Amino acid sequence: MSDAPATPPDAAEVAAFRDKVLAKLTYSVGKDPEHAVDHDWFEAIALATRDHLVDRWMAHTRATYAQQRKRVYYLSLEFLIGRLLLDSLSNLGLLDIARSALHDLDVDLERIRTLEADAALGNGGLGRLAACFMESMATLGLAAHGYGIRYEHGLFRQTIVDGRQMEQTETWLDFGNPWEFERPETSYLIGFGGSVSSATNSDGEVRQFWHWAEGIRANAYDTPIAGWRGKAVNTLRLWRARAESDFHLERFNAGDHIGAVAEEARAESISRVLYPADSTEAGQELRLRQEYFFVSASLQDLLRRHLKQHGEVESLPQYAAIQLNDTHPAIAVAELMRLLVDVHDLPWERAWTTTVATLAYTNHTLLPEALETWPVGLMERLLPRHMQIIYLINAYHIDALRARDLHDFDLLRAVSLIEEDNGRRVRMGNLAFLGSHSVNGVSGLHTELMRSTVFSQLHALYPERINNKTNGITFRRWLYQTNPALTALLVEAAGPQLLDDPQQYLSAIEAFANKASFRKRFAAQRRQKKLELAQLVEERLAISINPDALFDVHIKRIHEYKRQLLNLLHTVALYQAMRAEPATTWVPRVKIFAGKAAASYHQAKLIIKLANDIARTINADPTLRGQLKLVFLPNYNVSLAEAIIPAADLSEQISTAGLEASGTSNMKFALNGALTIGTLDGANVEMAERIGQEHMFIFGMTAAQVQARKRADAFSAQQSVADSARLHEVLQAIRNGVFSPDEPSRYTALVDNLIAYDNFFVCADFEAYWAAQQRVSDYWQTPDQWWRSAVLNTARAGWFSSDRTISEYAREIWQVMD
Ligand code: 26Q
Repeated sequence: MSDAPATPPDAAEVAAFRDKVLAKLTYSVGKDPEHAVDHDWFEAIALATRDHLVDRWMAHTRATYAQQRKRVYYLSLEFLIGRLLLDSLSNLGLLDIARSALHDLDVDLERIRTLEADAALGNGGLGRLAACFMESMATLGLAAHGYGIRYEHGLFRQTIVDGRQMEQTETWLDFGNPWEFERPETSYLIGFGGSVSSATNSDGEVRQFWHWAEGIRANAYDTPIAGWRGKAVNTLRLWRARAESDFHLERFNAGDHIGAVAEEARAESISRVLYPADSTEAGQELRLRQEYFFVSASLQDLLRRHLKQHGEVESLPQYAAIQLNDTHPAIAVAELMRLLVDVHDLPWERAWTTTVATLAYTNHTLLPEALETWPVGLMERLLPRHMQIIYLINAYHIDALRARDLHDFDLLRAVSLIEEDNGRRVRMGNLAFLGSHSVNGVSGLHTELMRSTVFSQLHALYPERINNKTNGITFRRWLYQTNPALTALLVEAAGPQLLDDPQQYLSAIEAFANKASFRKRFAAQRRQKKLELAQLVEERLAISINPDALFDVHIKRIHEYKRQLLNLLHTVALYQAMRAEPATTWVPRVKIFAGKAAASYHQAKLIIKLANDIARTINADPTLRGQLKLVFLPNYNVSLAEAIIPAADLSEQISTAGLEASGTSNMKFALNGALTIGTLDGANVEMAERIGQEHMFIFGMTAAQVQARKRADAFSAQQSVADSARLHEVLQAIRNGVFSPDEPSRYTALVDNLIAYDNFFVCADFEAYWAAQQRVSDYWQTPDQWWRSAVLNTARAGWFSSDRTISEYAREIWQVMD
């Protein structure tokens, strides 16, 4: 943001933007420039920017309609967007114009832009992927619509009090949301509960009627999403739940004011809050209500659009592709069947063909506890007609297998939509699989594991269905916006075409990896970002860190499988080694952690406490002479990621092999020139193939080895501890309260458990990880080597653009591109 534009922006455009901002401030915000506070300026600038979006938005919408283009619908319970101001300005080519217009008004865009609240309508990777995809779909000019829920409260705000995570309600809408348009005229009724009756019509056909007991309104709010150079502007449509007004009017008229208001609150609770990714939250009725609410509203909306333009429903697959982001919207299979059969009178078979040809499903996890299932009883009570439809789908499905002479009981059991073992439950993964023509994983390894594990039997029945779409990230946000100075350096080297096609032109940077002068500028730019991060750490934590130390960064949701604990064990081992040899000069390191734990995930919260306990101890130890520090930055979100990633030297991607479906921060770090220490898991595997293992620090057990060990023995770590004096010492220190003198037994159970059941192979991988970290330290001491690898990481990251991912979806699943 600080670098000057190569050519000054057009004076007339600057003046026009300045006048627009002033007009917005006066007539929309209602403030005199003399008295405007920073937030007023933010709103005025956002509204001025929005005007520019709207012109292109309407043009794109009109063209899509006129050309009868096939549309893509991305259904997701999460869109982890972050801030939008820079995104919109930058993609519309208005950034320099705006900066200079605001300069004339004595307003600093850098300061003002930080006043925008993050839209944190997601938990982590899956939600951020949806946001990157929205941007890439607009960049590629697809006619795409995102559908989700307009949560009043996004992911909780994390504070750290006495080293422990506290959750606070997130309130992004407190100051309003300048990007959204409320659409009071676009509203649908969503039914819940009640019963189903059948009747025979005059043609002798049996029809089902769902008499739902409760009707809730879904109201649309639209946010325009601009693609690069404003090529297309698409819509993110989020639904807000409201009480059906006729309903509570009746109550009011009957004099039941309290009852009417309570009903209103109950209805509106559906869009009140984002569910945290947490197994203990699974199976909650409100979550199922959210899923059905947004799916039904979205399908009704897109069917209305389709009917208006094409007059009948059976051509839906020709004009619409619906992508389900994990199983969260999987009830769409039953809801689309219901709408086609019950509302639009299609015979079952034709409705099924239409449904399967329209829907596609993306799987994001193989963790058994994250595979959604719903109790049959709950489904029958909340969605009785859908439960009937699910039984019917299942019956046809099993019949079809028997017709193929497949009678094996275990096979039928495995592929059934109903799990019979622990109370009868509906398997949403199997429902999504059967109801879709495409089922994809998000990295090569993950897709292979889908075929060989959770979906192996369904895969055998439908061998063409599972396909891979390795994740990607949008370079506009994760390079151009977060790292403008690096971007300028790359453009200077590879030419301005890099901005329009980084996939192709980034590789031109390879040649510069061998140029000492280029490496020097690359490193100098990194140092600038490290200084900025050091300042942020100083402001937020009052900890001073050395910008010349190696910044070793681990930022993501806190989860046992992501193994933040392994990194903490390494930190303690390093600490003990430094204490044992105080005279040795060590590579100075700053361990940087950030991430949220689900509120009820006890073990993850204890890991946060341990990180903070270790930080307190080592940051205060003078014998280390500042050679090792640990900082835990609170409230990890998209904006914090944007500040940390460009300042990282080392990217920690150390999940237990086979458990991280893809990972996407791994790509963001590499693109910005950090080196990865990682396992052969998720997209790390493909990064190693494309960037070269020799420019990464790969270590540890492979997914196959993990699988074999799980089959062979119980996962005790006794042997690992016996084999490693270093690990033994680390565990003893933590167990005995070296880092928790105020409560020496705080980590006894954690350590004992780790030794008894090393479920995530933390101990098993410890020595390999230690050795890899030694290689990191050695490598760092030869800066020419290090920065050559860093430049090559950037140069070879092009393939991980979400433009590449989306063009694969567009060609191979949606059939909307040649
Ligand atoms: C389920 C039921 C009830 C409540 C919440 C949930 C829930 C919510 C969110 C379950 C899972 C999630 C999020 C999963 C997620 O973010 N997965 C990540 O997806 C990324 C994008 O594909 C991958 O890169 C990551 O590897 C994967 O962990």
